[in-house]
Amino acid sequence: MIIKSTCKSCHGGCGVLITVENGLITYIEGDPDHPNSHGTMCAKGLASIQHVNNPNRLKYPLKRSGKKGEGKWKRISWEEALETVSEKMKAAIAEFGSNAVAIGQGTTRGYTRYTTRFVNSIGSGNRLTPGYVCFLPRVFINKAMFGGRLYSDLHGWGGEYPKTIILWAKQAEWVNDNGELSVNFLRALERAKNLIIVDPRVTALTSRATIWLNPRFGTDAALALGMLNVIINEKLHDHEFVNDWCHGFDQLKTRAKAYPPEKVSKITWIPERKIIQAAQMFARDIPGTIMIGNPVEAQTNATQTLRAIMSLLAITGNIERPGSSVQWIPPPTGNIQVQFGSEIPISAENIKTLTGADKYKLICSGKGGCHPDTLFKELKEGNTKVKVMHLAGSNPLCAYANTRDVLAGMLKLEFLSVADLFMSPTAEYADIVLPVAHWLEMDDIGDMPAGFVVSAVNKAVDPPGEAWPDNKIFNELGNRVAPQYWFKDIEAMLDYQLKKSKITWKQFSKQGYLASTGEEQIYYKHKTDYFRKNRGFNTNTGKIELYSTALKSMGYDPLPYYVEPEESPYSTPELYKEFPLILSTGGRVPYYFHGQYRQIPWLRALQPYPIVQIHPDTAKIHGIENGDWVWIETQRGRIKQKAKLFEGMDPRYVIAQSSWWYPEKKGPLHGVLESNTNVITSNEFFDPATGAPNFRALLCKIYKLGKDK
Ligand SMILES: Nc1nc2c(c(=O)[nH]1)N[C@H]1C(S)=C(S)[C@@H](COP(=O)(O)OP(=O)(O)OC[C@H]3O[C@@H](n4cnc5c(=O)[nH]c(N)nc54)[C@H](O)[C@@H]3O)O[C@H]1N2
Ligand SMILES: Nc1nc2c(c(=O)[nH]1)N[C@H]1C(S)=C(S)[C@@H](COP(=O)(O)OP(=O)(O)OC[C@H]3O[C@@H](n4cnc5c(=O)[nH]c(N)nc54)[C@H](O)[C@@H]3O)O[C@H]1N2
Ligand code: SF4
Ligand SMILES: [Mo]
Repeated sequence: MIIKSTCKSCHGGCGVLITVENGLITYIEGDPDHPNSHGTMCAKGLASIQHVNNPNRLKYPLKRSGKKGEGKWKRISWEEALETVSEKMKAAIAEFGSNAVAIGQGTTRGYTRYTTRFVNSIGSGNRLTPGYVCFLPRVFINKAMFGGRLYSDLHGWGGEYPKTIILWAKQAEWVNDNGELSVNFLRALERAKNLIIVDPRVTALTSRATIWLNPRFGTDAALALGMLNVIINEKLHDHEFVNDWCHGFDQLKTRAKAYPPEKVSKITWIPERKIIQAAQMFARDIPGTIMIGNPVEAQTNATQTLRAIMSLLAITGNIERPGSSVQWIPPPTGNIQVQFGSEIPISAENIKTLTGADKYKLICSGKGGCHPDTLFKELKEGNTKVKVMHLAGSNPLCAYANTRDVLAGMLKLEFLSVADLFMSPTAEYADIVLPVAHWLEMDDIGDMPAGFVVSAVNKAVDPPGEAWPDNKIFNELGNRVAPQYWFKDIEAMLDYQLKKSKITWKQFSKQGYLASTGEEQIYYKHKTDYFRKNRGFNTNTGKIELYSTALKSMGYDPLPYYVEPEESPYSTPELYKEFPLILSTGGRVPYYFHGQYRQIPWLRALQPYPIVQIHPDTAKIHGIENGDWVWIETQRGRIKQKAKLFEGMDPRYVIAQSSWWYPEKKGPLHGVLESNTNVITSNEFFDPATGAPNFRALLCKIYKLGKDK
């Protein structure tokens, strides 16, 4: 039997064909008919067979029977588990208000609609998500500047492909995030004249690049402002488009004056000539698009960096034309995340008082959740109203800055429940652990935040023991805590989500997907009534806001600027003497997904240990050889990873993999304090509008461990 489904082993959403024989999955392959993935899959998806059949999967609801983190558990029934979790929530809400319950999720994997609906249904503003360092800043700045979400027009639907593609801190050749799949990028790349890569190190695609710009980590805003300076000075901008559709060009022009290429070269360590060349190329060879990656969001100047990069698109007129950056048109189901996930309003009071709302106004405004770092710090210090936390698909001990503070905060919770497939280091500290079904074991709707396809996740096999899908867990909890918003069963809930497309879950499941087609893609939407009556963009001024009235009204600078990372050779020269290397944490690797999949033998065999990239010259100074274990130390502490000598970057850089823990090591920590980069990242400094910590530009020193360690 072959079952069509949608892979959820990351947030790509590839179409898959699953062969099931005698109740066992024997083969998984890409579905050639899927309109987005076209038959492609990656190593993680293909290794799902070993994921789903892993002997260490959680199988039954568990209740803590010893001290927190002692590893003593008692098997309980679902009834008892759900009653306990929902009673804890209700009691906290009754005594301290809805914001006393925090609902956490990890990066988007398919449950986002349920976590948001659940947290909204109980009226809490405290949704805990890594979104504030990942994707949401792009979306929210898009919204402030353009009135809606942009994506790169790579499909040739308007008869043109981009002539120039900028990959700005993005490994688009394989990261497949949010439904923007590599296969479509690679097809567009075959047709592109220019590829400009903005990345401090050599990547798989650098040899294909027309220009490689390698800024010092964390200096992207200066680079983008320098490129704006060149384009404006040389009058290469699209005069007509700027005149008709951009607000605040003169103010931006004045701001960009402060960033001549010579100065920008000193800041970024990129030769002046290359900055000028890249700016000229992007302005001249149109249409063009910029694909922006996560590293610019995981910085303490994220907001203004994104503002500067996106202004490049606007002043070159690379908006809404075929082959440029265009506004997202939801698939035929409509935006289910909005229609279902966030349709229930939260009270203004609870938005105003959610954790971080007083500071990080761009994200902590009701739609982006709370500020996780503030929450864990407040918990640690005992000055928060949050008493109860429920996590689904989230491993805060890996994901958030300063692991020790996160752990200290988590231990102060009155009650923690965790729904996961495995006993993660975070789950080890829970009061109740709920076993979750794998995507191969459940029925659901697969929607991707930037995708144009919604496809069916169809159950192929039964889950182990008593594991349940996330949608069922949330529906059951919902029915206990806020029944008016929840459903009689999963099928009713899925039907409800599809109501706009007038199709039932049963029909959809058979059909497999609903996709926007080329014909539905409208270009130049601002010249129609698409966004607002009588044309224009959906912003305060009806124009693209180079000068952002939205940011100004929140109290932020309406124009982009550059600021040095809080620890750097220039902002902290004394510290730089002791920690003379620039540390970046978190560049993705193809065979892991954050802290996941170290349990999968096929994937673990590809890279058994955490790897830190060190330049051979730097390694030599420290007596480090390829494969040596080394300490990486910051002001916060130290971790160890294995050295991989790598010439493709400045000798002053060190690049460490993030989210490492060792499932095979002893609990409760499973080595999460040994090699996980967040042990050495800081929770002291944040972007003023998004609250992002700095994962990508810190100072460190390195030295070798004793042999065999
Ligand atoms: N296999 C796999 N795929 C994944 C993930 C995974 O863990 N594994 N994670 C998913 C998630 S949640 C996300 S957010 C995306 C992230 O995917 P991307 O947005 O592509 O981010 P990264 O791969 O972290 O980094 C991209 C490139 O940016 C460079 N870079 C680092 N710091 C800077 C900087 O300061 N400036 C510039 N210009 N470049 C910099 C890095 O060297 C790297 O080559 O990937 C998604 N896809
Ligand atoms: N230093 C540093 N830190 C970072 C980053 C970085 O680059 N550097 N990147 C940040 C970014 S962009 C992100 S998105 C976050 C990622 O942060 P998370 O999404 O929290 O990271 P994961 O390690 O993938 O943890 C997910 C947990 O969910 C479980 N899980 C997987 N699928 C499901 C499911 O379907 N249902 C349920 N209930 N559980 C499931 C997994 O077993 C795992 O324990 O990390 C952030 N942290
Ligand atoms: S890219 Fe993501 S969705 Fe696609 S096969 Fe790989 S893990 Fe699955
Ligand atoms: Mo992410």
